[in-house]
Amino acid sequence: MKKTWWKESVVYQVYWRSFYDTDGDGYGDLEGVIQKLDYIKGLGVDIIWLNPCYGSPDVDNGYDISDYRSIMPKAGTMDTFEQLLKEVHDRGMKLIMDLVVNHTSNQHPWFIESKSSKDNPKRDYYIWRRTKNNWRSYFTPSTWEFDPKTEEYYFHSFAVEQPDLNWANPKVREEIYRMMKFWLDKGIDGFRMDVINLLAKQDGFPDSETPEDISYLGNNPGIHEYLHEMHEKVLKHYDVFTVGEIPFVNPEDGVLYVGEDRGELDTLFHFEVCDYMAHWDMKRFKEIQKRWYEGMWGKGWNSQFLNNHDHTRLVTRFGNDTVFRVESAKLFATLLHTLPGMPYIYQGEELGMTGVRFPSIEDYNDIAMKNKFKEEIEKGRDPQEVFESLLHLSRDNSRTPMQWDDSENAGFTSGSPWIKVNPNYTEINAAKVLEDSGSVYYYYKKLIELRKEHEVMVYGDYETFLEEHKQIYAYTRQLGDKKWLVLLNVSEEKAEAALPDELAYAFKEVILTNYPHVQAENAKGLALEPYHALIYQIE
Ligand code: TEU
Repeated sequence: MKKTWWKESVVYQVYWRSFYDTDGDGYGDLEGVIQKLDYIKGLGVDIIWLNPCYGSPDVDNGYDISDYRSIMPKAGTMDTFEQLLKEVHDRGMKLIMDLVVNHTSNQHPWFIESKSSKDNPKRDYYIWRRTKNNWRSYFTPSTWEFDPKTEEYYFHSFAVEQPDLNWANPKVREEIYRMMKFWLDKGIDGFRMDVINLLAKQDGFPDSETPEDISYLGNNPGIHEYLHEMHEKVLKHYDVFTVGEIPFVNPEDGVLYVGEDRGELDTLFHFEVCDYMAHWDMKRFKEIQKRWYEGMWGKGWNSQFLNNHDHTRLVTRFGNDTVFRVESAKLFATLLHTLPGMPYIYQGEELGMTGVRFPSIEDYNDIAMKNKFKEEIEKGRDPQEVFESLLHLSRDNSRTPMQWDDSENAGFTSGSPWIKVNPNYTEINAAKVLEDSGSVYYYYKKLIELRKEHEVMVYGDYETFLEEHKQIYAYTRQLGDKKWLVLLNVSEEKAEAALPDELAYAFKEVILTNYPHVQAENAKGLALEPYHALIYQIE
């Protein structure tokens, strides 16, 4: 398998609007990212993924772009961006930007022109039809919005304010390729590509028999031709890294996007866990990992994440964010950094930050949640019941401000934060964590150091054991004569198991654990504490 710098890298995601505010407007900004770069560097991460900061009316927090070649004032200026890029490179890290080209904002000049008349030269920069079908969008009951002026519908996979670009139009593709080169020529190191498998649409937009299953939005004929053309016309001319956000994909299709011989993307995020597992399901998680390992290993590279700006914080969703918050944060860190694939750290994950639960819909900002709330109460459902049903998976749960210290607003802003700070910031904050050598932060730092010292974490073959065990996840990674055993008790109860002889008598040393070492060497039986994680060197 080809060894590359990005396969050996760890990515840190900066949701800048919630990271650090330096001008007191209540939003984080790029200057704030600059001022906290030493904190990020201190973890040992290699790549920073910066969420969109381009010109935008901000209906979907920057994922509705109205000017691809500018920086939105909330975030700062182009000079600040260029300073940030320089400072990231000066520290030996790389910066990838979010590429959002499935759709633009409805305030983008292209759409304003396209919408103005049926014979405008930019009309078919977007998708217009006289009739609509029965498809849902991610954020609305229909993917079609009627324009009374031209008496046609336009297509949107997300919000009404996010019209989809028409990728079948070569002029659109050329516009995007020119924009990509604008940023790559500035020296950025690649892109995280937003829902990049949605670019191609089904011919004729046929009705769906199951409109609630919106997978008709993705993986349509033509998508690989578009991505290969993007690779040939843009990406292959730069030494860059690309990760595709690819919902609705299985491993066999995944290889088509990131196969090393495909000339498309380098790696991908799939959503089999985060879009379909509301809570931890060990059986399902083990099955997903097995299928993706068998489907991709040796052909294409996978990515591992369990939270981001769209998905609630992992200790709240999958672990325990009260009694065993620190142990479960460290356990999931061990999982993400020892499974096959690139680990992604979402800002605050390294502090063991928890998902928020605000008391009222007015406290929430996310257009997805607000649209869904409105849609459901318009059906006559009880507002409080609808609100409570949306709480667990609201995207705002992970978008609350980074908790820097125990001062007002967690040291995030001197102004009024755009979204409330999680009230537990007095207990969970960077200042406190950095003073505690046993904190989650230093555990992440150690995992990242291990990754740099031991290629087995990156390139080692993966083999599972105790497959039927409901609490314990056990697997080895082997590269040449180096073999590690990972033992994880993903539960808040003690767990016991009998290890197969090939493992039980092979323990050499404990590489890392999140408890004072309690497991006797060469033990036939395993006795693990709640959320106990162990990495052993064996052989
Ligand atoms: O998210 C794509 C998307 O909506 C799903 O893949 C995601 O898992 C879902 O929202 C979870 O509920 C991307 C961006 O990450 C998201 O912030 C944007 O809102 C969206 O695209 C539209 O650009």
